Amino acid sequence: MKIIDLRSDTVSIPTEEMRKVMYTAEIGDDVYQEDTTVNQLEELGAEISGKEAALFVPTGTMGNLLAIMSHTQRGEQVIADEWSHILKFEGGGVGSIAGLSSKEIQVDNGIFTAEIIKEEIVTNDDVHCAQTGLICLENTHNMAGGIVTPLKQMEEIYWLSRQHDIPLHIDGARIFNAATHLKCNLKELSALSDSMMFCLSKGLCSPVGSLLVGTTDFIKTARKHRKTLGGGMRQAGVFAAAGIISLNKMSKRLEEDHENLSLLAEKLQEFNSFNINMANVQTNILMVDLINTEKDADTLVEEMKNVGVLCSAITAKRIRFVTHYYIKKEDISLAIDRISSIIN
Ligand code: TLP
Repeated sequence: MKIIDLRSDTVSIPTEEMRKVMYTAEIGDDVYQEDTTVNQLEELGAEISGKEAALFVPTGTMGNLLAIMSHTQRGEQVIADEWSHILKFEGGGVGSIAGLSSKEIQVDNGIFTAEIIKEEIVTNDDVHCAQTGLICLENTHNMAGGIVTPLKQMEEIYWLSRQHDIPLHIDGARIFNAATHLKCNLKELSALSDSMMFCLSKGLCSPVGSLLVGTTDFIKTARKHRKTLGGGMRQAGVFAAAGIISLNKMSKRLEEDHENLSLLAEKLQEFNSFNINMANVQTNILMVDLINTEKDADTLVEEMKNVGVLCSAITAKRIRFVTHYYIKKEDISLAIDRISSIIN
């Protein structure tokens, strides 16, 4: 039975073209900054994002943590939304490693506005309060179902951060999905931030790796922190070679994943047991709420697994589906047929 793996775009394996370039990549010791393929990837990342410099990191989690550590002083506070990957799914590194407290903003759909953030910024000298050291935005927003923060809202938040002189970091793990949806250039999005992290290993099919971009000074600090955290990767050009293909090629085909996800959402909403907010179906992540059924998400995920459709339980009544390069239109039809055999 063919397995249709919709758990995450992280499951996408390197393409054949990637494997070939990985084999022949020119490599060196990246801690000495002598890996020419890593250097090439970092230059490309800086160029396409319009930032001065870039740093290749093993994971998105490390990229976000390095940004947080490089922008802030211990004891400060980071503002992010309560469902952000940074606060929810990165092992509490904000507190345990960066030494910051967090202001978790509650928002309905993962998109927060300048108005909401304004209320939470602390810049006074009151000895009782932790000062705001950083604002973090997630675009696309994973737990809100891959929704995109519109440019206008990003602009407003960016200008608010300028007024208060607080750096703004974008967790852009899936920023190319956001750019594809907004039909804009990566530079337009990264211009509204001080730093941005984007993953090569999700919908872009690289086996490993993310890039952190920002000013030359910021990246210099982040490089130091990366070494401290054990992220100096030596002959990392083997991975960077795949990353170059991710940026030059795979980032340009994401519309197909979005179309497939839309199709999946349209079909799934015909089932009585599923409720979908179609306005949130924008990129490659779909959140489905269970209604009219006694079954919980774990049970249904297990039943779907038994018919060869993999997805993830997010809460007791919410399931996540993610499309990627290895999910084709015919896989969506096949998944729907299989799901209809176990659910009404
Ligand atoms: N997301 C993974 C899981 O960790 C939930 C997934 O399957 O979606 N920022 C965002 C918005 C992410 O979605 C992720 C990974 C990361 C950061 C971390 O990237 P990695 O896994 O490379 O550390």
